[in-house]
Amino acid sequence: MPVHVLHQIQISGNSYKIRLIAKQLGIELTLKDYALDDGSPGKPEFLAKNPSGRLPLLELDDGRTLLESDAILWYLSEGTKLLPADRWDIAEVLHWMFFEQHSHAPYIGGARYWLSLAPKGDLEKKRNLVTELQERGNAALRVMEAHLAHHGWFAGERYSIADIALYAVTHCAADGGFDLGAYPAVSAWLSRVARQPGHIPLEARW
Ligand SMILES: N[C@@H](CCC(=O)N[C@@H](CS)C(=O)NCC(=O)O)C(=O)O
Repeated sequence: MPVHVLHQIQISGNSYKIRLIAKQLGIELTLKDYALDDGSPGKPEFLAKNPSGRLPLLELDDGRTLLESDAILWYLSEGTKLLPADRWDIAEVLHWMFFEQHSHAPYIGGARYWLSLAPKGDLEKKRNLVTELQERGNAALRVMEAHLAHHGWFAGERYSIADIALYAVTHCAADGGFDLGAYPAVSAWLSRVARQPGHIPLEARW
C-alpha cells in the first residue's frame, strides 16, 4: 500500500482529523511537520505545492496533493465503514461537514487559537474578536446539542467522518474558553467518539 505524506501542524484540529482517520483505517502516513506561527507554510518551497499556504495537505506517492481536511477525510474514507453508502446518509455527512467548516471550526478553533496558541501579546488586541468567536462557537455547540439529544451520531446513526470532522475541534473547546459542561449530549458524544476502536488523542503521532 502506498505511504501518503501528511504535511501537518501537530496541534491543529484539522491536521489531527487526518492522523485519527489514518490510524482507525490502518492507512500508513509519513508526517512532515510545520509550526503554527513560524511562517513555514508560507515559504516558496511549500507554496509551490500549496498556493494557499494552509495545512493539512496530503501528498500521494504519485505527487498529487489534496487540500482541505474534510476533502482528505472523504478521500481516505471512500469505500470504508467510515463513509456511509446510502444516498441520504451521504447527504447528512455533507451537511455536518459543511456546518463544521462554515459555522463551527472557525469560531471554536478561532477562540482556541487566540486564547491558547497565539503569542500572548496578540491576545489583548483581540479581546472583542474572542468574545464574538465565543458567541458564534456557542451557537454551533447549541446546534450540536439539539441534534445529539436525539441521535447517537451525526449521520447515518453510526460513527462516520462527520463525527471525526466535528470531534477534532470540539474536544479542545475548553482551550477556547467554552464550558462543555453546559452541553451534556455533546460531552457524552465526545466520550463515545473517544471509545471508538483505534482512537488516538491529539498529541499522538501517527
Ligand atoms: N478549511 C481548511 C483550514 C486550514 C487551516 O486554516 N489551517 C491552518 C491550521 S488549522 C493553517 O494552515 N495555519 C497556518 C497558516 O495559515 O500559516 C481545512 O479544513 O483544512
